[in-house]
Amino acid sequence: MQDMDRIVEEARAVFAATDDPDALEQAKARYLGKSGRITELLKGLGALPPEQKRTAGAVINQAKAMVEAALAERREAIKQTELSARLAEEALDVTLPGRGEAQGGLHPVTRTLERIERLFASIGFAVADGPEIETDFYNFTALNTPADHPARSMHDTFYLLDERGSLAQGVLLRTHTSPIQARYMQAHVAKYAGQESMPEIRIIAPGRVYRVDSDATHSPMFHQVEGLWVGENVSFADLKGVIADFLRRFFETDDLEVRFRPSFFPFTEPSAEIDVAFMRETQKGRWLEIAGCGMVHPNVLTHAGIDPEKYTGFAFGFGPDRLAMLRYGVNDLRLFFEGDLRFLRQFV
Ligand code: 2NL
Repeated sequence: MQDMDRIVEEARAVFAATDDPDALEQAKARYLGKSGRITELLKGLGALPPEQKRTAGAVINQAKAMVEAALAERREAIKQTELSARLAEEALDVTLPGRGEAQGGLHPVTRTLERIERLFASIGFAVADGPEIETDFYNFTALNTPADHPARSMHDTFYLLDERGSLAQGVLLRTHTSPIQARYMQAHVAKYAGQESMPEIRIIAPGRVYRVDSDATHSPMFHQVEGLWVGENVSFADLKGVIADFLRRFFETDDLEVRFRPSFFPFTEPSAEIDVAFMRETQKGRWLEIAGCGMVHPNVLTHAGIDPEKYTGFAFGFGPDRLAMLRYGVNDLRLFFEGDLRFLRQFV
């Protein structure tokens, strides 16, 4: 039985000499594994007569329990050592000075959009929005854009692919924010269906739009703000007043000439291009093209379920990126979308 004491002592010494969990499990196998020393002794019990078997069995089992206890103790000790090492390594120096809060700021285009929204809100325009992934119907058909119009080609518009990589029928990235207004008109009509007349629609539709185009003055993603006023007796004179007033307030000057030059858009008739000139500035008298506008085409009203005999409306669209460039004196559109903080910090 001194044998057993020796085995237990030796196991304790072997366990104490290991300091990682894998080595400890291997050391365990030497005593308690399938052909470990203690396991072999227990197997040998079968050959003994019953009386000896009981006493020897008790002694071996006691030794086995002691080895198991030594093993558990060593496992715990190794775990504690590892934990202390990790805690020491991850220790935080709470006496270091803080890094401070970084000062964030709004993007110049966001500031411009908010300014535009605020100015139009002051004359009763609500802000509407809608999806950037649109259907061919809301982006083109509802806006009186014919099937063979070049804007509908893959050269000008980003079309989406389906899961199999083929062209998703009639799903695209909106090329203007007009579909927001087409959807709004439709919903407005549905809301007042069955009533004698409907309240006026007065909204602006700001947002990101996408076109296949990229150079110093064109980005494949840019922003647009469109506006729409539909009601009884809404006229081109109202359009001129709203736009001229907005531009003078936007640029904070009355020293501003506004010119409406005849043009064409599929969704308006008549249509006009809006130019501005700052008369007393360095660029004195130079006309800058700033927006497009017109009276909503009867077909567009009809698509939305609005009777063009009873209601008229005007619409306009401009590029807030362009307005931000003019307001802040930026000469390359791409600067807005490169995310260079040295550029962006100047506007905070
Ligand atoms: C431009 C021209 C324009 C519109 C947008 C519009 C929307 C509806 C109905 C009729 Cl729902 N028109 N939008 C009208 C004229 C011009 O934008 O050059 N934008 C940068």
